[in-house]
Amino acid sequence: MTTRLQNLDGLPASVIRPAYRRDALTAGILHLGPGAFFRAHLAVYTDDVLAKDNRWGIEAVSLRSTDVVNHLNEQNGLYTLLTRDTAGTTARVIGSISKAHAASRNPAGLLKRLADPAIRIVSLTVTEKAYGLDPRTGGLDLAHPDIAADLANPTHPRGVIGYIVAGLAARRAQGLNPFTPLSCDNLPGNGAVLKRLVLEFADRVDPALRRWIEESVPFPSTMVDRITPASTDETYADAQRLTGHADRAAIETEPFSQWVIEDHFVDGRPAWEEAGALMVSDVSAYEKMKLRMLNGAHSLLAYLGFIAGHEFIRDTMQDAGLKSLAERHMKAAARTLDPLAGIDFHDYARALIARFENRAIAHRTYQIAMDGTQKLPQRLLQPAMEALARGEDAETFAIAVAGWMRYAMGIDRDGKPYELRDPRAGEIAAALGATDTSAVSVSRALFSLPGLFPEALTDNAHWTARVETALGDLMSGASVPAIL
Ligand code: CS2
Repeated sequence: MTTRLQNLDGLPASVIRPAYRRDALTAGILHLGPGAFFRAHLAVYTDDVLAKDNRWGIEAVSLRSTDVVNHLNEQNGLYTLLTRDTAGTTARVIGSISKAHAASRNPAGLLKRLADPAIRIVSLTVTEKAYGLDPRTGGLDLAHPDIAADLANPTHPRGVIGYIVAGLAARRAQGLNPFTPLSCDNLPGNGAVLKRLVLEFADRVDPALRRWIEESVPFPSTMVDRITPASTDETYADAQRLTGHADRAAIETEPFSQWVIEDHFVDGRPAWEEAGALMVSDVSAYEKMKLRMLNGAHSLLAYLGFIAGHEFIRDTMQDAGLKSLAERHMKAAARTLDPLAGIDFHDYARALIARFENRAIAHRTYQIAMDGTQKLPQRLLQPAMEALARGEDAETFAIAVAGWMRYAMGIDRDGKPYELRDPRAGEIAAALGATDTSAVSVSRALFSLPGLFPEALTDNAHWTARVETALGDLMSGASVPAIL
């Protein structure tokens, strides 16, 4: 019987492994959201630098699920990172996670860890929807279930903002240094967003706490990038084949990786720059580039690709119409950006297309299509607005939005229903249920979802008409070139 990956004994020589003693690690980072992306990114950058300073081990926390936590703990925190490209797959065992916690099993335990002065960074990959951000105001959404629950009971939180505020409150009460909250989610100004939400929440709990946080806690923003599909049985099988051990926490990713971080930390940080991270004073230009060019094109391809029956992003790149649409979209998105020293947006776009084409990466269009209401604003709607204001081409944005609308109808081209997987799925279904299925009615119903589409877009009759025609084309099963 194959043994489980639990230590580094017996690994084949080809498998890269931690270059430090794991039993001497102490935890300096508490990470919320132990999903595949974190295990392919922050945990790997940290693994690269632990030989130099072993006080930056990571304790990984899941606020909701228990599966990943169980798998990691069964494996003493070890897992296999598979890097795939057309030349083959390589395996590396990552050791930076010392322990995993399920907050739902022991909320008091998490509060205790947040108050431990050895923890100097609390990093986050919790996805857009976990923040409780109201897109209309850029501030706290008081109707968000976690925010509402945690404001009613701030000493027993369950959500991200509630836990961070409770942790900082405990530090202040004990006269300790704060930790640095480090957002690694795909939101523009992710640190600034997190700061605003934390301050607004803290203000409602205790204005003096708010002032202390405002004066003493830095909230660096980051740009993160590595295409990391959800693990599948093939991931686990390949990990076992390459390491000789069964591994239920294995993940797979692409060779490319990028991390740009604002260098404001209250109590130190790992030397991530030695693992290739770029430390800067302002990350916003990088974030905008990545969100609008990579993620915007990803969403466009996910919706149009899913509707056209393409299972993976790599398949959409075999569809000449979709590929050229993505290229045109990247150009249009690049025109909304300010120049960025040292980066040629044409080269960046070319590199993105090559990454999307990677035949070894099976990234599901359905996975990227998830949570559209949370992703559209920063990926497509804000840049569309800016393109229109500059009198530039916003047509591919309209087509992408039409793709989302067609997807939001929840039935594929063979009439088979699928789950939307969006926190506003109920509202969307209700809005669509109350109308007929013509492109005019569907687009109007979705344009009217409160707070999603900015008025500058819905007031632009030319642009909304473009969305409507593209939606009509998609509803009648048009192929992409027919839309263009
Ligand atoms: C994707 C991203 O799922 C999605 O919405 O667009 O997860 C994307 O793969 C990463 O941001 C790449 O860094």
